[in-house]
Amino acid sequence: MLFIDNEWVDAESGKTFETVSPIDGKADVEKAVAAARRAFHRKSEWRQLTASARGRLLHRFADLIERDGEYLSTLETTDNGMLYAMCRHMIHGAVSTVRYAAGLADKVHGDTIPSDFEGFTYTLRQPVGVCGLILPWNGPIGLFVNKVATALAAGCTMVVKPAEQTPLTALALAALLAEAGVPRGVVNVVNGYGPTAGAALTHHPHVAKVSFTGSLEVGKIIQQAAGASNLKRVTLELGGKSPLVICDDADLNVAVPYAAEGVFTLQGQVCVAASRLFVQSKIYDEFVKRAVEYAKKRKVGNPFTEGNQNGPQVDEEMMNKVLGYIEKGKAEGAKLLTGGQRIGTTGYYLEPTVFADVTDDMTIAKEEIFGPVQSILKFETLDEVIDRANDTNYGLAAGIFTNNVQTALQFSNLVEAGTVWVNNYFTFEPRIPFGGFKDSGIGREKELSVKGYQRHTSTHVGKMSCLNSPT
Ligand code: TXE
Repeated sequence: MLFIDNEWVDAESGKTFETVSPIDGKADVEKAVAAARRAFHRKSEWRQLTASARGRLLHRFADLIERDGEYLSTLETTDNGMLYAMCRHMIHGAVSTVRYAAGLADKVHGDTIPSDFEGFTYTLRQPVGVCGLILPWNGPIGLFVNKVATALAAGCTMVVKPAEQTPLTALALAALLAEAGVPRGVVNVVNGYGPTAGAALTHHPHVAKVSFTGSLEVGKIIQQAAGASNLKRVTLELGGKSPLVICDDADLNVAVPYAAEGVFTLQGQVCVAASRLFVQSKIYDEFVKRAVEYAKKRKVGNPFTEGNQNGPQVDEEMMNKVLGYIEKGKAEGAKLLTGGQRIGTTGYYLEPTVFADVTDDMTIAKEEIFGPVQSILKFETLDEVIDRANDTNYGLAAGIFTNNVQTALQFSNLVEAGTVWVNNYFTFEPRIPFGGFKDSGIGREKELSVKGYQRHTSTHVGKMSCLNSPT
């Protein structure tokens, strides 16, 4: 099922898939981009709306997400395996993000600039046009909202392609947008696979911008497609291998749980997962002991059951990928202290896993595992750990636990990461820009993304008499 021009339609190919939609996608992308293009015409209902009306519409959307929070959370848990309690939390986050975007809609200003000629100049921010928004499966509601709400605030129209593993909540949210009064064609959802539906969007000459969250490998393909087609703008939010540093003056009662939540939350399927945990030598043994105790106590099971802390991996392929990394960790000499196995034979549940004595050259310290695997490395000095933290092609997030403000500030300024948490990990706010350094991506989501969906027009205003009269 697709959602184009505010209507439910079948795929052109007539093909369907069980909970996901492996259709050809290309013909549907054509239809959806055409609808989005019509909705972007200068005389369309959408383009006639004022910025403050767009803001009101987004507030109505936020009200509807709140109304349907239980339903949306149930869909998300079923489709993705995310804990139901976490989905409810995500709904709060989604509502705040939409309300923040609603407030931004009429606050994106241009500049007035003095001119060396008679008159003045000004810049105007214009919506960039039809956007292609390509989503991954690990946080479908949150990522839909991050991209769609800010693109709407900017005045764009869009085609959303959810991940094939998790198509349900994007469809439900698109229906809520229609109910909120978003005109036909402004938000369309096309389900399908990446190399077909996704590629059709990224190559499309009428798509002006692509915002993508997913793997580094596909991020590179998308940037090439943008260059090979119409030089579309690209925002990429890719993977990470984020370092979390625990200094010997840190409070272990706080640092141990944060470090564990930093890598076990959502079964480790999080781009900012604290997947390289550097612990200073003086506290290393005690920290490792407590980290293992914490991981062993973690309750894994049905994500709908209250009290469970980890649910299943999203699918068999991803579970096997994680198990493959665990085997590599053992083979390369890391010390497996707990976990490492699948739980049961139905569902894709993994034991929370802790490796100690991990070294920088091991595969588990270099590649994104995307699973509940904590890798603990030892360090001696701050200077050394900054270099080691930066010795990766990624640069999405980082964290440090210390009671020394000097150490915290020095680390945050020198670590190459888009987000740095101090005595904290995993907090997100709508007002804070989010994105990466290096291979973790290009551009920022949240605060700055309204601007990312717009372009500048510079207008030079002269005196009519100068231009038209001979005197
Ligand atoms: O990602 P893909 P996958 C990382 C994580 C994970 C790995 C693979 O390490 O194990 O990536 O996950 C669409 N043109 N992250 O395979 O393939 C695809 O249909 C256009 C990190 O799920 O990148 C889906 O909608 N689109 C990450 C989306 O891209 C294409 C979140 C993501 O799929 C395409 C997810 C193409 N050629 C995975 N090929 C994060 N940053 O949080 C695929 N897609």
